[in-house]
Amino acid sequence: MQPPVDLTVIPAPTSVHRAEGAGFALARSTRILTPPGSPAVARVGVYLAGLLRRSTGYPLPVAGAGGQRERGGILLETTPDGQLGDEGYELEVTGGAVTLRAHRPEGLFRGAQTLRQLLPATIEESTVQKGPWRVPAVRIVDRPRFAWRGAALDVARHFFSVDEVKRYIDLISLYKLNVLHLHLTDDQGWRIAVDGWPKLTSHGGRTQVGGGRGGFYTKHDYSSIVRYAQDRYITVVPEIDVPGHVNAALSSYPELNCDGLAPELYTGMSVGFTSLCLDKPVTYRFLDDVIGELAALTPGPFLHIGGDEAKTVPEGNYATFVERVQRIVRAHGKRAIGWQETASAELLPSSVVQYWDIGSAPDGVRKAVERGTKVVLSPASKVYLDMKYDAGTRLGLEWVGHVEVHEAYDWDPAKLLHGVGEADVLGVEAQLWSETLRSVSDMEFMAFPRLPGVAEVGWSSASSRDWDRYRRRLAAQGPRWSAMAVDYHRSPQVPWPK
Ligand code: TNX
Repeated sequence: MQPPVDLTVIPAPTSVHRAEGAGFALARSTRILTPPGSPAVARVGVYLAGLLRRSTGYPLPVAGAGGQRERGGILLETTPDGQLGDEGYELEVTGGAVTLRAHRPEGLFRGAQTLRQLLPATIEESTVQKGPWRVPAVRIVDRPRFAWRGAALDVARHFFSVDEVKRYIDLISLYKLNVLHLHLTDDQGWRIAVDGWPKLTSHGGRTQVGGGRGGFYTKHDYSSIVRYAQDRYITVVPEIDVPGHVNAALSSYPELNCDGLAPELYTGMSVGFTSLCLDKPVTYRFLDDVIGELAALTPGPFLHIGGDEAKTVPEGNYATFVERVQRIVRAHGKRAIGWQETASAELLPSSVVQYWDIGSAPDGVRKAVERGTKVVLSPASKVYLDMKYDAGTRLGLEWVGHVEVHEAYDWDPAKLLHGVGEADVLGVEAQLWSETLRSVSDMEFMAFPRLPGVAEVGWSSASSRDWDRYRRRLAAQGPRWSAMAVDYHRSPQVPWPK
């Protein structure tokens, strides 16, 4: 069902009913009430209060709901009813109260994003604004179509600081994404500290595309990103890209190279020219250390092993390598996810394949699916947020062509690949490769307004999606981004308010 056009929520909820009356007005006296004895729900309440205090200037205290049900204010409740799943929620707005109900605190967090979007755009300002702060009278029941709704950020080609990554986490959480895939290593830089291999970062993290200063995350930095994401019910999936894309590692530890020589650090934008030495035992000691340390720092169930564009590795050796790395990942208690090339190996049933390369035949992906492997879809022609919007876009690449807002939105994950249906698709993920992106505003300009479209592809049912209505809902996000100082592309496909 399409939400009424005056409700501009993205992703479109499963069902929306407008109710009689003027709705709920946030006021200086409004309280946020949470059930006693549930610290996780209280934390969602505190998060919501934090969002709403900045622009309203109201105190919005978060308190335990009293014994006999208090009626007014914003009520967060959990229900034993499992119908809504982990992320689903019900939101009911009347003149007297906003009631948000979910089976899990995670669902309350997703529902809080809906509530946020039902308020005027000025709610996103960081200084106190004039109200009124009215929420329309509605009843919404909502739950996601796919379990994995991801955003990938490449911190290897250009490095982004902890605070910059947290900013991206805040932005993706507004659209109910639940996975942050961090591309931590590539030819141009190694961005995560590994105790046993300190030169990976002290040397391999020293530069980036174009020769800037680069950077890397200490373990403490990485954990602070993970925690920040966790507080927003976002799972971090770290990627160590092997066996290709490893120039920074080879330059730091030449014994990982078959010729034993250290290449110079690399600051260009080519791909596919390096590989770990697949025949040396040291390679597997290295991988076991790196994967082991990263697994210990990562609460989420997945580690991404890359596997893309290993153009200098002989085919037979490649599959054996992937199988071995998968076993290392499993030995450290995690599930492996790899780019679609890894589908040429015998994958474990717990492994996941990520589709991206629309130019190569998806036979391998199909075979993997037949053996029970699940797929995350990142078709470059739809969700590569690093592609230029059009020929005039000042940032980005164009190897797959141009990707405007319409392309990023108008596709169905269950119909993308013949032989890969709804049940085979774990979800979707939008990729932000950073060869040409140097700052947060560069990131934002490429992610917005395409990212919310990918979020809706992953969350909303196929029947609730329609391009023409979507672009009108999207237009209403413009003032929100302005309020948040988010840089975005004024796509001519979207009727932005004047
Ligand atoms: C392909 S997608 C790559 C990346 C590049 C990207 C640029 C994938 C698995 N590999 O290494 O950054 O294209 O668009």
